[in-house]
Amino acid sequence: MYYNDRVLKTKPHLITRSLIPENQETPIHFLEDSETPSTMTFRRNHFIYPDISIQAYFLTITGSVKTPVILHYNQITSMPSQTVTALVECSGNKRAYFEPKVFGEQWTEGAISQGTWKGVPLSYLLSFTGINEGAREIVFLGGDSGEKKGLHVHFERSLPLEKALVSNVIVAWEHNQKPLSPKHGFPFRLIVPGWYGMASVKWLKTIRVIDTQFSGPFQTDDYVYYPFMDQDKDSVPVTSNHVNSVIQQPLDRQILKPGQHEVTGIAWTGEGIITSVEISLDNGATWKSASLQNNPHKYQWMKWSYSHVFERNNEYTIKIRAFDSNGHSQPNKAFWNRKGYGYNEISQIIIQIE
Ligand SMILES: Nc1nc2c(c(=O)[nH]1)N[C@H]1C(S)=C(S)[C@@H](COP(=O)(O)O)O[C@H]1N2
Ligand SMILES: [Mo]
Repeated sequence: MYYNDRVLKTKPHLITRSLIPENQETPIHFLEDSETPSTMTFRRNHFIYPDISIQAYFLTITGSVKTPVILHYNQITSMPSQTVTALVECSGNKRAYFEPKVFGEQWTEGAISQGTWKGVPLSYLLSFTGINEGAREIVFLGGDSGEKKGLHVHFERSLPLEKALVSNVIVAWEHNQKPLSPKHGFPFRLIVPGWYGMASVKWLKTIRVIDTQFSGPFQTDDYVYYPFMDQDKDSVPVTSNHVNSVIQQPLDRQILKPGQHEVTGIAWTGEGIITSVEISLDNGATWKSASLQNNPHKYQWMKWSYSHVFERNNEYTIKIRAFDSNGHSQPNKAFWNRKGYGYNEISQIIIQIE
Protein backbone atom coordinates (compact mmCIF):
# COMPACT_ATOMS: atom_id res chain seq x y z
CA MET A 1 0.00 0.00 0.00
CA TYR A 2 1.24 3.47 -0.90
CA TYR A 3 0.79 5.97 1.86
CA ASN A 4 -0.27 8.87 -0.33
CA ASP A 5 -2.79 11.58 0.48
CA ARG A 6 -5.55 9.81 -1.43
CA VAL A 7 -5.19 6.60 0.51
CA LEU A 8 -4.81 8.36 3.84
CA LYS A 9 -7.64 10.80 3.07
CA THR A 10 -6.24 13.96 4.61
CA LYS A 11 -9.22 15.79 6.11
CA PRO A 12 -9.60 18.90 8.21
CA HIS A 13 -10.79 18.72 11.83
CA LEU A 14 -12.66 20.95 14.20
CA ILE A 15 -10.44 23.28 16.23
CA THR A 16 -10.99 22.70 19.94
CA ARG A 17 -11.56 25.64 22.27
CA SER A 18 -13.11 23.69 25.16
CA LEU A 19 -14.57 20.23 25.67
CA ILE A 20 -16.97 20.58 28.62
CA PRO A 21 -19.03 22.36 27.51
CA GLU A 22 -18.04 21.66 23.94
CA ASN A 23 -16.83 24.63 21.93
CA GLN A 24 -15.08 23.90 18.66
CA GLU A 25 -14.40 25.88 15.50
CA THR A 26 -15.06 24.94 11.91
CA PRO A 27 -11.80 24.54 9.91
CA ILE A 28 -13.07 27.37 7.73
CA HIS A 29 -9.83 27.79 5.76
CA PHE A 30 -10.05 24.27 4.40
CA LEU A 31 -13.69 24.01 3.32
CA GLU A 32 -14.80 24.90 -0.20
CA ASP A 33 -18.43 23.82 -0.25
CA SER A 34 -21.19 26.24 0.54
CA GLU A 35 -22.78 23.59 2.79
CA THR A 36 -20.65 22.84 5.83
CA PRO A 37 -21.00 19.14 6.70
CA SER A 38 -22.59 18.52 10.09
CA THR A 39 -19.36 16.97 11.40
CA MET A 40 -17.45 20.15 10.43
CA THR A 41 -20.05 22.59 11.76
CA PHE A 42 -18.78 24.68 14.67
CA ARG A 43 -20.15 23.87 18.12
CA ARG A 44 -20.95 26.53 20.64
CA ASN A 45 -22.43 25.48 23.97
CA HIS A 46 -22.88 27.17 27.32
CA PHE A 47 -23.71 23.99 29.22
CA ILE A 48 -23.24 20.25 28.94
CA TYR A 49 -25.49 18.58 26.39
CA PRO A 50 -29.05 17.91 27.63
CA ASP A 51 -30.48 14.40 27.72
CA ILE A 52 -33.54 14.38 25.51
CA SER A 53 -35.70 11.32 24.93
CA ILE A 54 -37.97 11.69 21.97
CA GLN A 55 -40.75 9.63 23.62
CA ALA A 56 -40.97 12.07 26.51
CA TYR A 57 -40.45 15.14 24.35
CA PHE A 58 -43.06 17.79 23.69
CA LEU A 59 -42.96 21.45 22.74
CA THR A 60 -45.28 23.87 24.50
CA ILE A 61 -46.43 27.22 23.20
CA THR A 62 -47.80 29.29 26.05
CA GLY A 63 -47.99 32.77 27.54
CA SER A 64 -49.85 35.64 25.95
CA VAL A 65 -51.66 33.47 23.41
CA LYS A 66 -55.34 32.70 22.77
CA THR A 67 -54.95 28.90 22.90
CA PRO A 68 -51.83 27.34 24.40
CA VAL A 69 -50.73 24.12 22.71
CA ILE A 70 -48.58 21.07 23.39
CA LEU A 71 -47.04 19.47 20.32
CA HIS A 72 -45.23 16.16 19.88
CA TYR A 73 -42.34 15.45 17.51
CA ASN A 74 -44.44 13.87 14.77
CA GLN A 75 -47.07 16.57 14.91
CA ILE A 76 -44.45 19.22 14.22
CA THR A 77 -42.50 17.34 11.58
CA SER A 78 -45.68 16.69 9.61
CA MET A 79 -46.44 20.40 9.32
CA PRO A 80 -45.79 22.27 6.06
CA SER A 81 -42.05 22.83 5.95
CA GLN A 82 -39.70 25.38 4.52
CA THR A 83 -36.03 24.94 3.67
CA VAL A 84 -33.58 27.74 4.34
CA THR A 85 -29.89 27.77 3.46
CA ALA A 86 -28.25 30.11 5.91
CA LEU A 87 -25.01 30.66 7.73
CA VAL A 88 -24.83 30.66 11.50
CA GLU A 89 -22.05 32.78 12.97
CA CYS A 90 -21.31 33.14 16.66
CA SER A 91 -21.17 36.75 17.78
CA GLY A 92 -17.88 35.85 19.45
CA ASN A 93 -16.31 34.87 16.11
CA LYS A 94 -12.82 36.46 15.82
CA ARG A 95 -12.89 37.48 19.48
CA ALA A 96 -9.22 36.48 19.77
CA TYR A 97 -8.29 39.48 17.58
CA PHE A 98 -9.64 42.22 19.84
CA GLU A 99 -7.09 44.61 21.26
CA PRO A 100 -7.06 44.99 24.18
CA LYS A 101 -7.91 41.33 24.58
CA VAL A 102 -11.20 40.33 26.20
CA PHE A 103 -12.34 37.31 28.22
CA GLY A 104 -14.40 34.51 26.70
CA GLU A 105 -13.81 31.72 24.18
CA GLN A 106 -10.86 32.84 22.06
CA TRP A 107 -12.48 32.08 18.71
CA THR A 108 -10.37 32.85 15.67
CA GLU A 109 -12.20 32.75 12.33
CA GLY A 110 -14.12 29.50 12.44
CA ALA A 111 -17.13 30.19 14.67
CA ILE A 112 -19.18 30.20 11.48
CA SER A 113 -20.78 27.48 9.34
CA GLN A 114 -23.41 27.33 6.64
CA GLY A 115 -26.13 24.75 6.34
CA THR A 116 -29.48 23.84 4.90
CA TRP A 117 -32.16 23.86 7.53
CA LYS A 118 -35.66 22.43 7.14
CA GLY A 119 -38.45 23.28 9.52
CA VAL A 120 -41.78 24.91 10.06
CA PRO A 121 -42.06 28.71 10.02
CA LEU A 122 -42.51 30.02 13.54
CA SER A 123 -45.33 32.21 12.25
CA TYR A 124 -47.18 29.06 11.15
CA LEU A 125 -46.77 27.46 14.60
CA LEU A 126 -48.09 30.61 16.23
CA SER A 127 -51.11 30.66 13.96
CA PHE A 128 -52.34 27.65 16.00
CA THR A 129 -52.24 29.52 19.28
CA GLY A 130 -52.98 33.07 18.15
CA ILE A 131 -51.24 35.98 19.82
CA ASN A 132 -52.87 38.35 22.29
CA GLU A 133 -53.04 42.04 21.65
CA GLY A 134 -50.15 43.69 23.45
CA ALA A 135 -47.72 40.82 22.88
CA ARG A 136 -44.17 42.12 22.46
CA GLU A 137 -41.66 39.31 22.43
CA ILE A 138 -41.35 35.57 22.05
CA VAL A 139 -39.12 33.70 24.46
CA PHE A 140 -37.38 30.46 23.49
CA LEU A 141 -36.22 28.08 26.19
CA GLY A 142 -33.55 25.50 25.43
CA GLY A 143 -33.43 22.10 27.14
CA ASP A 144 -29.88 22.68 28.43
CA SER A 145 -29.18 24.30 31.77
CA GLY A 146 -26.47 24.85 34.32
CA GLU A 147 -24.97 27.31 36.69
CA LYS A 148 -24.31 30.92 35.75
CA LYS A 149 -23.25 33.48 38.34
CA GLY A 150 -24.45 31.19 41.15
CA LEU A 151 -27.91 30.59 39.69
CA HIS A 152 -29.25 27.53 37.90
CA VAL A 153 -30.48 28.77 34.54
CA HIS A 154 -31.55 27.48 31.14
CA PHE A 155 -30.26 28.87 27.88
CA GLU A 156 -33.13 31.19 27.07
CA ARG A 157 -33.46 34.05 24.59
CA SER A 158 -36.20 36.24 23.13
CA LEU A 159 -36.96 37.79 19.77
CA PRO A 160 -39.07 40.89 19.22
CA LEU A 161 -42.36 40.02 17.49
CA GLU A 162 -41.32 41.80 14.26
CA LYS A 163 -38.27 39.57 13.85
CA ALA A 164 -39.90 36.37 15.11
CA LEU A 165 -42.73 36.46 12.59
CA VAL A 166 -40.73 36.94 9.38
CA SER A 167 -41.20 33.88 7.20
CA ASN A 168 -37.65 32.53 7.27
CA VAL A 169 -37.47 32.17 11.05
CA ILE A 170 -38.08 28.45 11.41
CA VAL A 171 -38.28 25.74 14.02
CA ALA A 172 -35.94 23.29 12.31
CA TRP A 173 -35.66 19.51 12.61
CA GLU A 174 -33.37 18.84 9.64
CA HIS A 175 -29.80 19.97 8.98
CA ASN A 176 -28.28 19.16 5.59
CA GLN A 177 -31.03 16.67 4.69
CA LYS A 178 -30.71 14.67 7.94
CA PRO A 179 -32.45 14.92 11.32
CA LEU A 180 -30.73 17.51 13.52
CA SER A 181 -27.83 15.95 15.37
CA PRO A 182 -27.96 15.89 19.20
CA LYS A 183 -25.11 18.42 19.29
CA HIS A 184 -26.90 20.90 17.09
CA GLY A 185 -30.25 20.86 18.84
CA PHE A 186 -32.16 17.62 18.25
CA PRO A 187 -35.13 17.42 18.13
CA PHE A 188 -35.77 21.10 17.32
CA ARG A 189 -33.84 24.32 17.12
CA LEU A 190 -34.73 27.80 16.08
CA ILE A 191 -32.97 29.22 13.02
CA VAL A 192 -32.91 33.01 12.82
CA PRO A 193 -31.22 33.95 9.54
CA GLY A 194 -29.42 37.28 9.68
CA TRP A 195 -28.89 37.33 13.44
CA TYR A 196 -25.84 36.11 15.27
CA GLY A 197 -25.98 32.49 16.45
CA MET A 198 -27.16 33.08 20.02
CA ALA A 199 -30.65 33.71 18.63
CA SER A 200 -30.86 30.22 17.12
CA VAL A 201 -31.84 28.39 20.33
CA LYS A 202 -31.10 24.66 20.31
CA TRP A 203 -33.10 21.85 22.03
CA LEU A 204 -36.19 24.04 21.95
CA LYS A 205 -38.54 23.12 24.84
CA THR A 206 -40.99 25.99 25.23
CA ILE A 207 -42.08 28.99 23.24
CA ARG A 208 -43.62 31.70 25.40
CA VAL A 209 -45.27 34.88 24.19
CA ILE A 210 -44.82 37.81 26.58
CA ASP A 211 -46.19 41.37 26.90
CA THR A 212 -42.99 42.69 28.44
CA GLN A 213 -39.32 42.87 27.62
CA PHE A 214 -37.53 39.64 28.43
CA SER A 215 -34.51 39.80 30.66
CA GLY A 216 -32.41 36.74 31.28
CA PRO A 217 -28.67 36.28 31.65
CA PHE A 218 -28.22 35.42 27.96
CA GLN A 219 -30.30 38.44 26.94
CA THR A 220 -29.38 41.34 29.17
CA ASP A 221 -25.99 40.32 30.56
CA ASP A 222 -24.33 38.31 27.79
CA TYR A 223 -24.93 39.20 24.13
CA VAL A 224 -24.84 42.91 24.83
CA TYR A 225 -22.26 45.29 23.37
CA TYR A 226 -20.63 47.14 26.27
CA PRO A 227 -18.40 49.84 24.78
CA PHE A 228 -16.61 50.56 28.06
CA MET A 229 -14.34 48.46 30.23
CA ASP A 230 -15.57 49.73 33.58
CA GLN A 231 -19.18 50.83 33.11
CA ASP A 232 -22.32 49.61 31.34
CA LYS A 233 -23.39 52.86 29.71
CA ASP A 234 -24.35 52.99 26.02
CA SER A 235 -24.87 49.23 25.90
CA VAL A 236 -26.76 47.79 22.91
CA PRO A 237 -28.10 44.24 22.43
CA VAL A 238 -26.35 42.00 19.89
CA THR A 239 -28.67 41.29 16.96
CA SER A 240 -27.78 41.00 13.25
CA ASN A 241 -24.47 39.86 11.80
CA HIS A 242 -21.99 42.53 10.83
CA VAL A 243 -20.58 42.60 7.31
CA ASN A 244 -17.47 40.45 7.48
CA SER A 245 -15.06 38.21 5.55
CA VAL A 246 -12.48 35.47 5.91
CA ILE A 247 -9.41 35.00 3.72
CA GLN A 248 -9.42 31.21 3.39
CA GLN A 249 -6.26 30.81 1.28
CA PRO A 250 -3.40 31.50 1.53
CA LEU A 251 -2.98 31.29 5.28
CA ASP A 252 -1.56 34.07 7.41
CA ARG A 253 2.28 33.93 7.39
CA GLN A 254 2.35 31.25 4.71
CA ILE A 255 5.47 30.99 2.56
CA LEU A 256 4.67 30.59 -1.13
CA LYS A 257 6.63 30.02 -4.30
CA PRO A 258 6.85 32.89 -6.79
CA GLY A 259 4.18 32.83 -9.50
CA GLN A 260 0.43 32.87 -9.83
CA HIS A 261 -1.69 32.18 -6.75
CA GLU A 262 -5.36 32.58 -5.98
CA VAL A 263 -6.44 34.49 -2.92
CA THR A 264 -9.82 33.02 -1.94
CA GLY A 265 -12.38 33.42 0.77
CA ILE A 266 -15.92 34.20 1.81
CA ALA A 267 -17.81 37.36 2.73
CA TRP A 268 -21.19 37.75 4.39
CA THR A 269 -23.56 40.15 6.08
CA GLY A 270 -26.67 40.00 8.28
CA GLU A 271 -29.36 41.90 6.40
CA GLY A 272 -29.00 42.64 2.69
CA ILE A 273 -26.51 41.06 0.33
CA ILE A 274 -22.79 41.33 -0.42
CA THR A 275 -22.35 43.79 -3.29
CA SER A 276 -18.57 43.84 -3.63
CA VAL A 277 -15.35 42.55 -2.13
CA GLU A 278 -12.18 44.57 -2.47
CA ILE A 279 -8.64 43.36 -2.11
CA SER A 280 -5.40 45.20 -1.44
CA LEU A 281 -2.01 43.57 -1.97
CA ASP A 282 -0.06 46.56 -0.66
CA ASN A 283 -1.29 46.97 2.90
CA GLY A 284 -4.27 49.11 1.96
CA ALA A 285 -2.58 51.62 -0.36
CA THR A 286 -4.53 50.50 -3.43
CA TRP A 287 -7.67 48.38 -3.79
CA LYS A 288 -9.05 46.23 -6.61
CA SER A 289 -12.27 44.25 -6.99
CA ALA A 290 -12.14 40.55 -6.21
CA SER A 291 -14.37 38.38 -8.40
CA LEU A 292 -17.53 37.11 -6.82
CA GLN A 293 -17.99 33.38 -7.35
CA ASN A 294 -21.71 32.90 -6.91
CA ASN A 295 -24.97 34.83 -7.09
CA PRO A 296 -25.67 36.75 -3.92
CA HIS A 297 -28.20 35.08 -1.63
CA LYS A 298 -29.49 36.71 1.49
CA TYR A 299 -28.19 35.00 4.66
CA GLN A 300 -25.53 33.05 2.77
CA TRP A 301 -21.87 33.75 2.34
CA MET A 302 -20.41 34.89 -0.97
CA LYS A 303 -17.33 33.14 -2.27
CA TRP A 304 -14.75 35.48 -3.80
CA SER A 305 -11.32 35.08 -5.36
CA TYR A 306 -8.48 37.07 -6.84
CA SER A 307 -5.62 35.74 -8.92
CA HIS A 308 -2.22 37.43 -8.93
CA VAL A 309 1.38 36.79 -9.96
CA PHE A 310 3.44 37.16 -6.80
CA GLU A 311 7.10 38.11 -7.11
CA ARG A 312 10.13 36.40 -5.68
CA ASN A 313 11.66 37.68 -2.45
CA ASN A 314 8.71 39.76 -1.43
CA GLU A 315 6.30 40.11 1.43
CA TYR A 316 2.68 41.03 0.78
CA THR A 317 0.22 42.40 3.30
CA ILE A 318 -3.13 41.37 1.83
CA LYS A 319 -6.33 43.00 3.03
CA ILE A 320 -9.96 42.24 2.23
CA ARG A 321 -12.97 44.44 2.79
CA ALA A 322 -16.54 43.44 1.95
CA PHE A 323 -19.41 45.82 1.19
CA ASP A 324 -23.13 45.12 1.54
CA SER A 325 -26.33 46.50 0.03
CA ASN A 326 -27.09 48.51 3.17
CA GLY A 327 -23.99 50.62 2.71
CA HIS A 328 -22.01 48.83 5.40
CA SER A 329 -18.42 47.70 5.01
CA GLN A 330 -15.70 46.29 7.20
CA PRO A 331 -14.08 49.02 9.30
CA ASN A 332 -10.38 49.84 9.57
CA LYS A 333 -10.67 49.28 13.29
CA ALA A 334 -13.10 46.88 14.96
CA PHE A 335 -15.60 48.32 17.42
CA TRP A 336 -14.10 47.24 20.74
CA ASN A 337 -16.56 46.03 23.35
CA ARG A 338 -15.98 44.42 26.72
CA LYS A 339 -17.46 41.01 25.94
CA GLY A 340 -15.91 40.83 22.51
CA TYR A 341 -18.82 40.55 20.08
CA GLY A 342 -19.15 41.40 16.40
CA TYR A 343 -15.48 41.73 15.41
CA ASN A 344 -15.39 42.59 11.71
CA GLU A 345 -12.23 44.58 11.10
CA ILE A 346 -10.83 44.49 7.53
CA SER A 347 -9.38 40.98 7.10
CA GLN A 348 -5.63 40.69 6.74
CA ILE A 349 -2.88 38.17 6.09
CA ILE A 350 0.83 38.59 5.46
CA ILE A 351 2.53 36.17 3.11
CA GLN A 352 6.12 35.71 2.08
CA ILE A 353 7.28 34.70 -1.39
CA GLU A 354 10.45 32.59 -1.44
N1 LIG B 1 -30.02 25.81 23.96
C1 LIG B 1 -28.93 26.44 23.49
N2 LIG B 1 -29.01 27.05 22.30
C2 LIG B 1 -27.94 27.70 21.79
C3 LIG B 1 -26.73 27.77 22.52
C4 LIG B 1 -26.66 27.11 23.77
O1 LIG B 1 -25.62 27.09 24.45
N3 LIG B 1 -27.78 26.45 24.22
N4 LIG B 1 -25.67 28.49 22.00
C5 LIG B 1 -26.04 29.52 21.03
C6 LIG B 1 -24.89 30.14 20.37
S1 LIG B 1 -24.09 31.33 21.24
C7 LIG B 1 -24.55 29.82 19.09
S2 LIG B 1 -23.30 30.65 18.30
C8 LIG B 1 -25.23 28.74 18.35
C9 LIG B 1 -24.26 27.67 17.91
O2 LIG B 1 -24.92 26.65 17.24
P1 LIG B 1 -24.17 25.29 16.88
O3 LIG B 1 -23.48 24.78 18.11
O4 LIG B 1 -25.21 24.38 16.35
O5 LIG B 1 -23.16 25.64 15.79
O6 LIG B 1 -26.25 28.13 19.12
C10 LIG B 1 -26.98 28.99 19.97
N5 LIG B 1 -28.06 28.26 20.58
MO1 LIG C 1 -22.58 32.34 19.85
